[in-house]
Amino acid sequence: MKKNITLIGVPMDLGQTRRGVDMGPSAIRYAGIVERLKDIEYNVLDFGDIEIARPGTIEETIETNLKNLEEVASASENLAQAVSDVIQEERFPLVLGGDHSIAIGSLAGISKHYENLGVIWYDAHGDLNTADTSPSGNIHGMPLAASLGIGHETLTRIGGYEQKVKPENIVIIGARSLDEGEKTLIKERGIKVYTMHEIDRIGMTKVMEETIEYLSGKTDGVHLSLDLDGLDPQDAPGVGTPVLGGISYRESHLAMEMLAESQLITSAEFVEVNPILDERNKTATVAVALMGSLFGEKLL
Ligand code: 4U7
Ligand code: MN
Ligand code: MN
Ligand code: MN
Repeated sequence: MKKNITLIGVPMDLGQTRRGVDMGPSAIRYAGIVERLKDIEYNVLDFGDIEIARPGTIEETIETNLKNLEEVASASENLAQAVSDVIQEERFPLVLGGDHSIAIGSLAGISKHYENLGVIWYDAHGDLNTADTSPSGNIHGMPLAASLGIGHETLTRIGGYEQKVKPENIVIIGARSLDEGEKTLIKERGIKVYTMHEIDRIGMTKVMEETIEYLSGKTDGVHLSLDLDGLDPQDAPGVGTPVLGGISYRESHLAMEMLAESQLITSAEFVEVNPILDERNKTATVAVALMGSLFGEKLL
């Protein structure tokens, strides 16, 4: 993994309807991410935050059920540019959310630097909805579909090109709340998914060994998109869409440590931290601890 990291905050809350997730980047900084990475000998730069328009300030020209579509799209373009610049400078982009709609911009900025980008989607959800299948109209439930080139063209064309990731280069880990349209898409496109059932059954060690093996042969870079709701709500209570029965704190550390060892990860984002729903900044603290492990922090 590169020794130079650039943090990019994305105080986005327009991809869903619960307020507070826009404070995620501040909470993660407050929990000590910069110091933590400096302690393990990284050169860390903080880019600051991407500007997010207030809802309703961009004239809606498109008729759709997607909430805040123009504002989300505009922020995504800005984020894509910022992330791409960081990679151009040969630094590792570490994106701090914000709701998960920001992955549309991250992937748009990252993928143009790779022939065959892999994506690990660590999440309770599939985030594979489109305007047609979404039960909510919330764009944070759609970024993986949009990055496959599926869905509303305002979202699929961010960065000026369609497909950011191929279905066979995706691994979803921690899924336990998938909508019908998402299940269909997973089967049709052959997306690899480790639901909580597989994690319980074969254990996190095997899940990560298989994931690393699956992606290492065929990709030239791997983006980790970690939604804190992939973890159990007991360990990460500060999220907008918690789902019971998730991945534990210890299993998540193990996963991050194995990724560090594999040296597979070339960019990452930690999303959906909502300090208003949190208990004493616990979820941001968990996020920072997991980033420590991802970047090779050792216990001894
Ligand atoms: B997150 C949901 F219906 N699938 O589309 C939807 F259950 O980024 C939830 O993973 C999406 O937190 C959750 O609204 C998006 C719902
Ligand atoms: Mn989720
Ligand atoms: Mn998500
Ligand atoms: Mn969520």
